[in-house]
Amino acid sequence: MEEPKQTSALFICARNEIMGSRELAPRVPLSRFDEVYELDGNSTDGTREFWEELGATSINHVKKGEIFNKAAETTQADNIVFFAPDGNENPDDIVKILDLLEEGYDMAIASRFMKGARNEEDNKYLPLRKWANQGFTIVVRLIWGGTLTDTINGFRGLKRDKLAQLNLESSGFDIEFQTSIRFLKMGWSVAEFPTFEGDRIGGASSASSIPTGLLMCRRVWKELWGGKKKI
Ligand SMILES: Nc1nc2c(ncn2[C@@H]2O[C@H](COP(=O)(O)OP(=O)(O)OP(=O)(O)O)[C@@H](O)[C@H]2O)c(=O)[nH]1
Ligand SMILES: [Mg+2]
Repeated sequence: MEEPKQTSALFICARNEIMGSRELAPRVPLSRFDEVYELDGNSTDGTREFWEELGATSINHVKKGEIFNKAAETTQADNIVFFAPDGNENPDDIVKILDLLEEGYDMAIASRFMKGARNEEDNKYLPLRKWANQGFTIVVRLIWGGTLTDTINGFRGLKRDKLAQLNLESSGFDIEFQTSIRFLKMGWSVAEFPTFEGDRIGGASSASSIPTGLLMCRRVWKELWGGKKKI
């Protein structure tokens, strides 16, 4: 008997990303998804209206840390893919993420640090954010095992039923990091593939390095002692 068709939802996460949205939208494979949403962080530059015109259902007032929980409660689709139209994420990789989920992986991450990948800071003399990212991933591997190379990138897809079980409490830029740790704790399957991270197209970064780094440290500490009870 034929397997029932899996359903998929795309979540575009943006706050004032009109320039990137305009440039990248033609390459976003909207027709591969049964549902398309834009989770918006109070954009004032027309980002919401732009995606709505393309057929997306826009949901406003969604803070960065609420994105994963919001997606899990918004859709009943089997597969959820997140995409940020800020220039960092290559829209051509969206289908790679979706294919891995359809193949059966519980989560698929576009890695900026695997062999063959490119990170935004690769041509910098002192790639501090890259080192910090890799440092946090080493800590995660030492504590929770696995072979992940990029525990922090938000460019990923997840099975909705798994995401809904995670009981995420994160409220900021550590949301993806927390999700990676919890997937490892649960022993769920995670696939990675190399991605080519682009430069920001417009707008402004809202992830400042030091507060984000401190948030990650706190996250490791909390997951080490209390996180398990939350699942
Ligand atoms: N819905 C929502 N989206 C947000 C919020 N803050 C940032 N974003 C979007 O989330 C996406 C991913 O952001 P990140 O790549 O993690 O952070 P960033 O601000 O782009 O920082 P850099 O990548 O370092 O430049 C981007 O498209 C942002 O516009 C927010 O509070 N709510
Ligand atoms: Mg970005």
